[in-house]
Amino acid sequence: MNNLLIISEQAAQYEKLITAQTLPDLNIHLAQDTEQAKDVINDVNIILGQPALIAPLLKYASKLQWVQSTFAGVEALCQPKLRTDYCLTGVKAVLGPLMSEYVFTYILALERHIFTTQKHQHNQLWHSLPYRSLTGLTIGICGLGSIGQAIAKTAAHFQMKVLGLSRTAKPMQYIDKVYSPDNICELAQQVDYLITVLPHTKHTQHMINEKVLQALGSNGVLMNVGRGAIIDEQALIESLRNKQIRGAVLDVFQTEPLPNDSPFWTLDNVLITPHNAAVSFPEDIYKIFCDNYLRFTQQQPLEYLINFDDGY
Ligand code: OXD
Repeated sequence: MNNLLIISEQAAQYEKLITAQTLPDLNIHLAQDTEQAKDVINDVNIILGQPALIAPLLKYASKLQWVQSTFAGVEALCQPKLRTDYCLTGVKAVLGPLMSEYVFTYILALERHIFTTQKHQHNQLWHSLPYRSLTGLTIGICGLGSIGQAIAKTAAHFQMKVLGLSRTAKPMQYIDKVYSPDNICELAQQVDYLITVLPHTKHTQHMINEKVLQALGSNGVLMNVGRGAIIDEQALIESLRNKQIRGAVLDVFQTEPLPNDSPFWTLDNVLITPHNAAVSFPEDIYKIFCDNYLRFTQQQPLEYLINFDDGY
């Protein structure tokens, strides 16, 4: 018999969806937070849930074999001192379309001046602002996993020029040219929109720094839907204040929720969202869990295995 702990703010929803599948040999325990989980953690061999809620439980989970993350970002479970003697699987493929919708919501809103036009409407002003077509604009996507590839596909649909950045710099479908991290400034200086979808790892910490922002220049917009730590926030605040870049769209921050005294709140060239560009819908994620559970019970390799050293 397998003992599964579901630890998530949406634990009850996950339980309902998984129970309906009548998976073989499975007992389910629920917890909404780490304290609740401590009662059962000693018995469980599988955990499904949010990485930051799971990390403090690892040391108590003496029978642990497999963790299925409900989030794409698994950095909380890839910290140097944490154990790695179990299989960690992530969620790929499902978050790409949502992330892509977010990115293009903001690109189109900015290019079509939605926010200014709405102000005009409030003032009963009939005033046509000049705008550009996305055709011919250039987007740079840092991070070419399933999410980055989904954004690239949508960008190609709009006939944008698509540049990408990945550790291997391997050519990819929908991407005109792929750069390696060493050449990030060369990429940044060509783009109208620089999108970062990167996970937080030792290689990506502060990858977007003063030099990259300078290369992006006053026509460029930075959009971060990866992790806050990828950006040197002090350098970004300076470059936004001095209008060295056109603006930023930020869904993730070094400290979340964004503190009340953060300068980001008051800058007029920033659009802020509360880390919700692509939320994990249980209706999507439970399917990954169920498929992997059947593999687990049949001793087949699990899908979307995370490499603890790489952090993704
Ligand atoms: C995720 C997130 O990692 O929502 O999935 O940030």
